[in-house]
Amino acid sequence: MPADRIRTTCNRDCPDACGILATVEDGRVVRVQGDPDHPVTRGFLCERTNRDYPARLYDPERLRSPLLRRAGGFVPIDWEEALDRVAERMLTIRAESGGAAIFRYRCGGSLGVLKAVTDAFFDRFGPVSVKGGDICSGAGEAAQELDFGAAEANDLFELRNAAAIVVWGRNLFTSAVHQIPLVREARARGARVALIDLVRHRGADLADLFLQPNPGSDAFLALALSRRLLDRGAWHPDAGAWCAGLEEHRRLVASRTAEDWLAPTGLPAAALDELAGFFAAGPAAEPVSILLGWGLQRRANGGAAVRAIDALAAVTGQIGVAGAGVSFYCGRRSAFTLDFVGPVEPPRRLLEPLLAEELDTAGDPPVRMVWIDAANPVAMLPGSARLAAALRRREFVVVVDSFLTDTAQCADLVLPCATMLEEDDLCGAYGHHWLGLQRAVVPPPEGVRTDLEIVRGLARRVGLAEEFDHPVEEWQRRALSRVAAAGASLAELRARGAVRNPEAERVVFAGRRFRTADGRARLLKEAPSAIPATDEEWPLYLTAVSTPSSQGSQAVFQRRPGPPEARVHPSAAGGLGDGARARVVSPHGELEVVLRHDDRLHPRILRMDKGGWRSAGRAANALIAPRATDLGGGACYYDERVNLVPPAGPDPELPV
Ligand SMILES: Nc1nc2c(c(=O)[nH]1)N[C@H]1C(S)=C(S)[C@@H](COP(=O)(O)OP(=O)(O)OC[C@H]3O[C@@H](n4cnc5c(=O)[nH]c(N)nc54)[C@H](O)[C@@H]3O)O[C@H]1N2
Ligand SMILES: Nc1nc2c(c(=O)[nH]1)N[C@H]1C(S)=C(S)[C@@H](COP(=O)(O)OP(=O)(O)OC[C@H]3O[C@@H](n4cnc5c(=O)[nH]c(N)nc54)[C@H](O)[C@@H]3O)O[C@H]1N2
Ligand code: SF4
Ligand SMILES: [Mo]
Repeated sequence: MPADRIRTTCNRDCPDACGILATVEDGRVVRVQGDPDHPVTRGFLCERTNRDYPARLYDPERLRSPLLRRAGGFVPIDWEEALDRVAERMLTIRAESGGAAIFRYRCGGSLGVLKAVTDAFFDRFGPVSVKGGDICSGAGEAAQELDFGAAEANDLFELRNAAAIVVWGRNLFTSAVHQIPLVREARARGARVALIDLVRHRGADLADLFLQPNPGSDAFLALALSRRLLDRGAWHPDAGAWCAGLEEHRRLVASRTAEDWLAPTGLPAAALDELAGFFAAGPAAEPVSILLGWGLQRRANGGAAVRAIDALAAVTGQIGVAGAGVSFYCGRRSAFTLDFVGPVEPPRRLLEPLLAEELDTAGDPPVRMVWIDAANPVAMLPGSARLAAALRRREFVVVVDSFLTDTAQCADLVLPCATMLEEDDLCGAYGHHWLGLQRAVVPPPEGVRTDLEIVRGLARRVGLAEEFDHPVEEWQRRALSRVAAAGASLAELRARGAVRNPEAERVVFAGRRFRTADGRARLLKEAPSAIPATDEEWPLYLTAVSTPSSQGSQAVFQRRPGPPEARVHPSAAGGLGDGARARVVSPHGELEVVLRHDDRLHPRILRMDKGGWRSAGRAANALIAPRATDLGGGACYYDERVNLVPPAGPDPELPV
């Protein structure tokens, strides 16, 4: 049988939105490879998609029928019955308690923009309660919106114009692989590169300078740097033209010496001087690009950290000119016309990082029903056990997923959905500005439906067919309606796979004109707070971050019984050997782990993989207390303090 190669786009929660060529043989996807014609991702996919994705489609544990909770277990039921039951519950609850009694939650299972049709459906049906804040990038986005009026980034290829690049807390090799060639290219041209991270990961090989500050101290590092540059006369002499509140910010920076600001970072003054060397003085200073990572803003002071870095770029003039800027997030949805969503003010927002408590305490009306799609919050939000319990206390929980995840295990009804290779959609990226067409390379298996089909089925049952019972192509055209005439039409995407967002600027805030009311940047005014300090009882910060081999909780190993691996610097192992069994204990729970020594880590962190399932004894999030960041309703994922202790009993696998 000849093989077909079909072009599509990866919709996983990742900055890259890679161009994919999927090979189909006998109606089955046998291989996915990078599309060499994609201008950014150029024929290369990461291991979690390249190696694992086809197997995900044919995984024997994949759900192929709706499942209804009955007598403590699940029984398969047909789709007609499943959708009838959901519609009936939704109508009853709305009639009795209003739309606010239904809570709808979506996270990063798919970045396909047509997932917004489900948002629109719940808006129109209710409106219902939705999440507030954003555990992923909430603090950083809110900070940049405050400072610059928008969280937007330069075109990725602007790195070619940078004389220096500061990778500030971003792990390119794990989370943004397609930025590596550009950083390499810049270096080959003579640009200097710095990496600021808690881990001397592979990204350090790309860097001339590596700084390993104390966890959660980036705001202080930025202020120390700013003070050093102020002392050297390296603030831009015209900064007042584009910065509002410059004098107040200057007073803040000048309120401590560079050494005093630096103290919480634990770094030597020589390191600060080296970093300061990246920022030369005056209007003719060479451009510095800051690639701002996500990790440093998932902290109690994460918003302040991003604001301090934004201010540093603003006062030195390192923004709004070619090759400079603080790039955090590309507006991945901005090209799309999603006018079918809202503007509807939801009756209530439940703060995402505190979801369990919010579900339990919301009153008038209480939350009776929960609908979750494209998310596994029990594994992925802090406070796993509490969230599982809060879900089980609801009257009716529906989870739409392809697997019986930790979250689906808390459902009353599970609806099996298609994967990204089985449905049509559109994608934007948050690491570059190309739009991609996502295609159903193969149809979903028998018994499985796409999210859009599920919404259409429900819409027919609740009197919203006219608005929602439309084919996918119609939604695609609608989403592209504004940019189609400028070259990003459906036909163009079908022909080329990826098209640059015609509205995206190459240099964001060009001419240092910001999207704030008066066009000027806003600068941090108050000293940042410190994150909770470690002490003898709780000596380490649990740092469960992305791992190259898993997208969130989706890799097979994440659901296999633990113990998971935990890594610490050898000096932090408390006498426990490399390979030993141990327990990680927090004030909120404990987890058995296999310990690994790793001298690349900051001695005050304990590194684990994010995404382990609670039901497999792997969930780092079971140890983390729900806490919100200072801005934007993010989650303080990496502030939880833990202790590493010997295992509870004798280890059966080791000689006692
Ligand atoms: N392989 C893989 N890639 C992914 C994902 C995945 O699950 N697996 N998830 C995706 C998601 S959801 C997102 S939002 C994106 C980006 O999400 P992340 O994968 O979280 O992105 P990074 O920006 O690399 O941020 C993590 C880095 O921040 C560092 N860090 C943590 N705390 C601090 C701190 O206080 N200071 C400093 N300087 N550094 C700190 C960590 O050591 C780590 O290197 O990645 C996506 N990419
Ligand atoms: N400890 C710790 N926890 C973290 C993080 C961390 O760094 N440390 N990072 C956080 C971040 S940045 C994020 S964004 C979140 C991610 O949190 P989630 O988005 O909840 O994480 P995933 O594990 O990717 O779960 C997505 C689920 O959606 C399903 N899915 C995939 N495609 C579709 C689809 O098209 N339709 C439907 N209905 N379902 C689909 C998948 O099977 C999967 O079960 O995790 C957060 N959790
Ligand atoms: S997960 Fe990210 S890097 Fe991997 S194939 Fe998808 S878009 Fe590309
Ligand atoms: Mo994320």
